[in-house]
Amino acid sequence: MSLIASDHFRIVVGLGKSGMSLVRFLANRGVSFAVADTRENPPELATLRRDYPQVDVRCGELDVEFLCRADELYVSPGLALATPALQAAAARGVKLSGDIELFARNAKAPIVAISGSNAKSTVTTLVGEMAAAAGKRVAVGGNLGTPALDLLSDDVELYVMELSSFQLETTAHLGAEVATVLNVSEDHMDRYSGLPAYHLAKHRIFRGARQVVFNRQDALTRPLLGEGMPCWSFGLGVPDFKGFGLREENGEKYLAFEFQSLMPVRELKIRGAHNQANALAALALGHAVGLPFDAMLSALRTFAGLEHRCQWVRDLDGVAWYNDSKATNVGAALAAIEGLGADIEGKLVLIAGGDGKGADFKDLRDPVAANCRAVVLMGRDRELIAQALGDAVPLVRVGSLDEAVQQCRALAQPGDAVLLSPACASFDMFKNYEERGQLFARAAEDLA
Ligand code: N04
Repeated sequence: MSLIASDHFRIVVGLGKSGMSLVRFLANRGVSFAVADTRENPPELATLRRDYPQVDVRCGELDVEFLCRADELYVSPGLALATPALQAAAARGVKLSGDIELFARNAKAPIVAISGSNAKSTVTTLVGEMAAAAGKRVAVGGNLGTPALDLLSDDVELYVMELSSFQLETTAHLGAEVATVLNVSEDHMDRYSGLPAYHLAKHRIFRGARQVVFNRQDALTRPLLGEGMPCWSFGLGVPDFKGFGLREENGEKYLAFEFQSLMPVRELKIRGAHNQANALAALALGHAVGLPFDAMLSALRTFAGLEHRCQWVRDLDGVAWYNDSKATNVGAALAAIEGLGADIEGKLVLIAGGDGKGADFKDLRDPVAANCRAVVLMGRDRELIAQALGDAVPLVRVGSLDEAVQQCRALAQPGDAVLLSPACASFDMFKNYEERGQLFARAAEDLA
């Protein structure tokens, strides 16, 4: 028997949803492990104590000596790898890994891997629907929905995975059948030294990939070492060889592959130019894994969009109300402001603000000036947004989401739309963006 304490002992660091999936995975396989979390009362603690009462759990400040008992740490996406205790353990030879790494080592079916600053949930869901329409036994999850390890099954024929930059940081080798970074715009600057570090983390998705999909309109999505790897592309321009794009035929815009028109854009339920790009990205990914066009197009015709993603809530006195709480960065809010702004008769009354995560809000100024009647600002970083917007449009500061809804009611005119698209995380005021979106929808629905 080995007396080396660190031999085949793992520690799950961070007890959120993915931490709990790690616990189930390791326990099922008889691997010996413990759990640590920097928080005194992590969200899944009660579940862990109930289902795995024998597991050693250490809450509060990380103890380096404890961490060094393990040969491998599975670090939560919620915890920065730069955390001193993790770095100290790594310096003493402990391997830092994560749930996606374990998933990749154990998955026996091809993986479609999707990252990007925005639209990854939409594209992941679309590819999942396309695969299902093609009759494949498909598992969809990762950063959205079900944690990766909970999807593992010998019955699965295709995995469609949404992956965040934080999940990719702890993944040494993914080995996807096809991988994409849909777009790169500033996000999470509270966790990265700058855009280059964030960009680099996202590109880890290409490690061991057999095929790549890139965005012709965003150079930061191109893999640096793409030579020899089959590359497909998407973008709103006319497509060329191995490209998906838009073509005009008989005065109508079509989704197209190479020189072949596939489907009129008007048959999509999801609106706006960014959603046409999303549809093209999903087609490229699906085509790369051999899904037939008829099944993919039928999924595209059906898909009506995600909850909290520019979701229509109600009409009241000629004003439409939209919940885009999922817009947790500037790029996402821009897509909604420009997409919805172009679609309505009147102007937008925008609700923005929250935890800006160190973002620069200046890119909002011109699109807000062009599309908004007024902006209602809330949350911790509302003054940063106010400064960036300057005198582009009237600004109204509020202390709560309910107050924001009341102000929007008073400001909006018939033909306008009210849009919650905060360009910020919600953690300063809410549990998460879902709760923020639900409270907004309820407040809007309650208006008499
Ligand atoms: O919902 C919103 O409003 C904003 C969402 C964003 O802007 O993208 N999310 C994150 O930044 C985010 C959230 C990034 C990584 C992980 C998560 C999920 C999960 C697991 C552990 C988690 C946090 C933790 C925290 S673990 C530990 N100590 C917004 C911690 C841990 O504090 O959230 O040991």
